[in-house]
Amino acid sequence: VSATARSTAAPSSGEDDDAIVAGLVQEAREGKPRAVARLISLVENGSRLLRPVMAALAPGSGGARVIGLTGSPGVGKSTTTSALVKAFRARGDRVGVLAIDPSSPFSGGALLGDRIRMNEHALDEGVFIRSMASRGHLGGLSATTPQALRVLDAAGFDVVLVETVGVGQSEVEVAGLADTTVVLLAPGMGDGIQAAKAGILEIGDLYVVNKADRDGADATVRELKHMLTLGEDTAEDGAAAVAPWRPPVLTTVASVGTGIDEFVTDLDRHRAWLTEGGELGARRTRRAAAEIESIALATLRGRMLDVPGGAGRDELARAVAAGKLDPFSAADSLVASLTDR
Ligand SMILES: Nc1nc2c(ncn2[C@@H]2O[C@H](COP(=O)(O)OP(=O)(O)OP(=O)(O)O)[C@@H](O)[C@H]2O)c(=O)[nH]1
Ligand SMILES: [Mg+2]
Repeated sequence: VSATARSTAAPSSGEDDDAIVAGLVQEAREGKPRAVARLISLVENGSRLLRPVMAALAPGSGGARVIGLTGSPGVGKSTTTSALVKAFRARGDRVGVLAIDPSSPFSGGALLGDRIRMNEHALDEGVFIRSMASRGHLGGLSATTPQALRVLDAAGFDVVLVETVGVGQSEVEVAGLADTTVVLLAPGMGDGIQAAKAGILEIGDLYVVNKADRDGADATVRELKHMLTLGEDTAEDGAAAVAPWRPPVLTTVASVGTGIDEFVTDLDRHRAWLTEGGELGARRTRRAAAEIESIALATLRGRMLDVPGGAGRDELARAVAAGKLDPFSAADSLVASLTDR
């Protein structure tokens, strides 16, 4: 089937699409894992159903608390995530997990490892675990992660854990997605200078030094606390309704569950702080703004290449390269043709 044939066939399937979307959303809301999985696949594949799906999911969303976990490869993110799943399940919460795999666009070794570590939750209907490839976002979060989060939120998960490997920008990206961002370190890997360089001292709401059964954990905690104090805002705002949040530094041995209860207590404390001071709403609004902007930019970028009448980006580029036009005039002309439509 040619592309033309497919695209001309598309409009007639509108009613079917609506029925499919309504059915899937209904089943996802009932907590059916297969429907949730299919919705996330639609999101990942940029299906033409993406728009109707997002429109159907929008009402009644916002109930899930999103917790992002980031840290260098091998610090114990998946082990910690699994321990958190267990703790939240013990309270009766339904838990969704998104593991963002930066290693390849296909299911690679990292995913296999995650599956094994999360195995203990495989038969639990109250747990949904999904790995996503990071597709083109260099080492970072998948461009579709915000939409996958919307699916899990609408499906009624109480807690959504997002695991992402910290390589470059991805720590900062996960901080933009989550209500609460947890930075994981391990002894030896997390010396202060490294942490400062990676920019993680700005993004963590909680710091967890995992593998506390290893030598050097105390030194890592000390150094981290010191670095965090240096970065603290010393000007106390007496008028603020709630005291500023000071990120705690915790220790865990995730592989045996040590320190997980205290970790969950601090996650709850942060949650309460977010709600009391209005920061939760502010963070979610910022998140939505970034999401809207990125969708809008993708739309505009597509239109730049395809300007009716011929003066698209590439035609203008040839004119600029040939010295017939300056780049500012070219950009003005491009922007005008985009916004006229
Ligand atoms: N000694 C010790 N080992 C741990 C601890 N937590 C995790 N590990 C081990 O560390 C290794 C890596 O753990 P993962 O949970 O896969 O780490 P990760 O950060 O998810 O790794 P990537 O996703 O590949 O970046 C595994 O062999 C775990 O069993 C801990 O507290 N102490
Ligand atoms: Mg992992």
